[in-house]
Amino acid sequence: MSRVVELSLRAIVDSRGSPTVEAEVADGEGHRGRAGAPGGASTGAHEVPAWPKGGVPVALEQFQKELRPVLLGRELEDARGWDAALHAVDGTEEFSRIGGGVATALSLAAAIARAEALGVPLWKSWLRPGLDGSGRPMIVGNCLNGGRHAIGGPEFQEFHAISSSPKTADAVRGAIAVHRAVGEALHAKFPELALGRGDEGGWVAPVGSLEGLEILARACEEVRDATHLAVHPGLDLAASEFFNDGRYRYRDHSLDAEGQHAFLVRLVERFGLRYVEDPFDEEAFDSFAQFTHAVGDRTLVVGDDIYTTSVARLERGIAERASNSVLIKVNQVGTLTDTFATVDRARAAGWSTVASHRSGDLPEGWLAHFAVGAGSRGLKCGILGGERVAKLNELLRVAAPA
Ligand code: 2PG
Ligand code: MG
Repeated sequence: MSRVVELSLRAIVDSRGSPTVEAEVADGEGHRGRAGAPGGASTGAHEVPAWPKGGVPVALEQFQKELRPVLLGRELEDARGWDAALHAVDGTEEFSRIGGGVATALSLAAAIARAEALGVPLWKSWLRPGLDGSGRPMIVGNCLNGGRHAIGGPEFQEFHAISSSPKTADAVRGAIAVHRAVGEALHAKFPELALGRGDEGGWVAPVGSLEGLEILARACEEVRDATHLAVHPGLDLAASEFFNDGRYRYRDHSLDAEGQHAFLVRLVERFGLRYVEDPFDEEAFDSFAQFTHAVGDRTLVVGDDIYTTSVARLERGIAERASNSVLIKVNQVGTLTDTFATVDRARAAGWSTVASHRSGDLPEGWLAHFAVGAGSRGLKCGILGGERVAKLNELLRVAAPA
C-alpha cells in the first residue's frame, strides 16, 4: 500500500492545438503516472463539460485550492476512493464545477501510477471479470474525414477501415493499406488538388458522403484482393451534427427519419458495412432501435453521442434495444470508475464495446491497454498522425511484448 506524495496538473495542448491539462501522480516509492485529457469537436449533448466556466486557467486554480489538498496522501491502490474523491470535491452531477477534463486526467494518471505500484501491465490492472486479456480489438481506423473534422468534406464524419485479424500486426497493416488506397484514389480523382488530412488523420477531399463511401469500399476491396486481409468499410455519421428541424440535411437534399433509415439500410447492404456509429440524432432512440432491428445481425450499430458513456443512457438503450454496441470515451464521463460501470453494463447485456480516442488527442497509448483490459470489440484510434499511431504502436507492444 502506497500513498500519493506528488501531484500536479499543468496546462498543455492537444493535437488540434486546443488547451487541455495533464496530471502527474507519484507515490513515495517512485511509481509515477502521467496522462492528459483528450477533447472532442462533435461532442454529445450529454457529455460532462470539459472545463469549468473560465476554462483551463480556472481549472488549474481550482485544482490547487480544492483538489490537491484532498487527493494528496490518499492511498494509491484505492481506485474507487480516488475517483469518488473527484466527485466529492466537484459536488455536481456532471463535473461541471471542476471540469470533466481535470477529472479524466487525474483518474487516468492515478491508474497508470497504480499499475506501476502493483507491478502489472496497465491492461491487466484494468481487466474485466471473466477475461484473460487474450482478446485483441479490431482496428476502427479513420481513412477519410468529414463533418466537424474536415471543413469542405462530406457530411458523414468518419469513413473507417474495419480491420480485424488474430494478429494485431496484420490488423494494423490492413488499416494502413486501406488509408493508402483511399489516398491514391483521391489523388487520381483530383489530380489538380492539393489534398490534406483532417483532425483524425484521415484524408480530406471535396466529396459527398456517398462518393466518399464508394471510394472507401473500393479501397477495402482492393486491399482484400491484394493481401487477403479482413478489411471492411465502416462509418461514424455523427448524425446529430447534420440533423436540424427533424431532418437529416445533406448538401442538395434532406431526409426525414424514415428516409434516413431506408438510405442507411441500402448502404449497409450495398457496401457490406461492418460498423455504423451514430446513424441518427442523439435523442432518436426509436430510429436507432428500428435500424438495429433491420441490420443489427450484419453490422455493429454503435452508439456514441446517444449514450455518451453514461450508464443511465445506456440503460435506456438496452431497454429499447437501440443498438448492439456502445462507444466508450473516458472523458465523456470523467472517471475510469464511471467508464467501467458502463463497460460492465454493456457486457452484461451481451453488447460489445469500442474504446475510442477523441478528435483532439494526445500522443499517449493508454487507450490500447484500455481496449485489451475491457475486452473491447474495437479500438477506434485513427491510423495516421503521432497521436493516432501512439495507440496503434502501444497495441502492438501489448500484443508482442519484448
Ligand atoms: C466521435 C469522435 C471521435 P469527437 O465522434 O466518435 O472520433 O469525435 O472527439 O470530435 O467527438
Ligand atoms: Mg462518434
